[in-house]
Amino acid sequence: MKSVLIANRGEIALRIVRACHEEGLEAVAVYSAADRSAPYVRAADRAIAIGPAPASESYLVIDRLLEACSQAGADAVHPGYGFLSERAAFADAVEQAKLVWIGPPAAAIRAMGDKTEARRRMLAAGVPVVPGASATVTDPGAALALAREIGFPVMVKAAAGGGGKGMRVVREEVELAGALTAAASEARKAFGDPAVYLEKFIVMPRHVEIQVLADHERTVHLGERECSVQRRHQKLVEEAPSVAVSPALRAAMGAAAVAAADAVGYRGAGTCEFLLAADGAFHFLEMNTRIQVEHPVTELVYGVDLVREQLRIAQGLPMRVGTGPLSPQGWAIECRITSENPADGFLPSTGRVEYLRIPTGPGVRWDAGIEIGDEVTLHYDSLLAKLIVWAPDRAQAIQRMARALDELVLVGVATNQGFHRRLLADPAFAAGAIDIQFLERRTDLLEPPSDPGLDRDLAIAAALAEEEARQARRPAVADGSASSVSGWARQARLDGLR
Ligand code: MV4
Repeated sequence: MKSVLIANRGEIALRIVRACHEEGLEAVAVYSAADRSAPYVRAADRAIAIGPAPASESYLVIDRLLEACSQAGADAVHPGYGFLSERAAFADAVEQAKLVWIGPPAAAIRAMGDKTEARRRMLAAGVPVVPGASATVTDPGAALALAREIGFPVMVKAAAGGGGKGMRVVREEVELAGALTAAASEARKAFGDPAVYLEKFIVMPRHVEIQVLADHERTVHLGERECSVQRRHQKLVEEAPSVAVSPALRAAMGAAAVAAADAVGYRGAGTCEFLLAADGAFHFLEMNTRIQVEHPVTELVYGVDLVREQLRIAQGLPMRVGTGPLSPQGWAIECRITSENPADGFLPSTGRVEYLRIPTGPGVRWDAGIEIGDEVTLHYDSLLAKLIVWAPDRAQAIQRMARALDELVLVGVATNQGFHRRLLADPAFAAGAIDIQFLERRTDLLEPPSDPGLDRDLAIAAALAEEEARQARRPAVADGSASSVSGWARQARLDGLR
């Protein structure tokens, strides 16, 4: 393996370019028309155009990507996250083209992609899943019998689902039939498969996920990430470790995640998502068969470069991870900086990055896909950058993140920076009192508190800026000799100077 084609864009593409260079590999970028001059394209050794801005005509077209491989002479493909990263057909196509697939075997992607199949495999491997049924159900009568057995509230979920689509909570018997139809129709539209199944609805859990890494010899876990601060299945803040996970619980969840990976013949980096109930019970939800957005917090507390290890494992080399029990050192927090305005229902915003001051200093990492002058469009998701900090403990990590957010200046596009600042100052967050419904309860964090003093300062600043711009536009006053300017205009300018 000498040359890696990165079938992705933005911050993760740049992250992979960097790992390739550290591993002594050539990095090949692919870009749509909207990304021609993106930072990741300039950082790569070669770059191949793959089509127009819409992902459906560029980053999602398997044939274009394989064509780019042969054009650039790449011998491996890293899919990053999103796009084609969890498409088993892409993994198959890459291997059929005699290229190295930097990801898990296609069979593992397939097994985990079918949620009822995954449930059955996990049950057989002794991994605790949410109480429920592993077969799909269509008949409302059969569903009612099943739901009574499981006990209300229950959740109707799409078998082909994941990420929150085709899901319905059912609190009472009378709602069940309607929820079945609604979830099936949503699943058909989203995944082309209407099959649904039933699980016990876990109330107010945390979302805790375990990082696994497997080479050809062994599978290890690298502890948990706490991802409860999310809104509509979009994570906003992640941390490692979790305040809710003791060393004993970490060992138990880690063993379950390793068993889950081994049950499907996993290789490479992957993540097992769990719901962690308030009573400490944990339930396997699904496995993400890719590198995840939030992987840096694990890297910082375990001292492992997950992308470099992915590159090694794909080449058949052993991973450079200790053989003894590993434990997290210190605390890491990631804030996702998105071009969304929390005060405006998290509507995506667009514009040009007119000014950017990147936070630096002790314990700060900035993984970004944008630079000054870049245009933020609506073609792709709204993640602009990840601000990640490490500190010896959680309290210091929160202080450090607050400081780093104060250093960050991003002008030209609305972002969620202010939301992050308010969250970090919140006593409930500081106490670690978070669960997946946290932001539904705390809508106060979404909008800046009204501040008449700030409004006045901003009005003064705007007036000064406008006046400065006006002065800059005003031509020098002519002396009147041989001027094409009329006497009226000259007099008006002189009046203006008075
Ligand atoms: C659940 C659940 C409660 N009980 N399953 C959401 C996405 C998909 N991965 C599974 N999800 C959930 N499944 C049972 N039986 C609550 C969620 C859920 C959720 C899970 C993780 C992170 C954020 C979430 C937000 C809403 C619902």
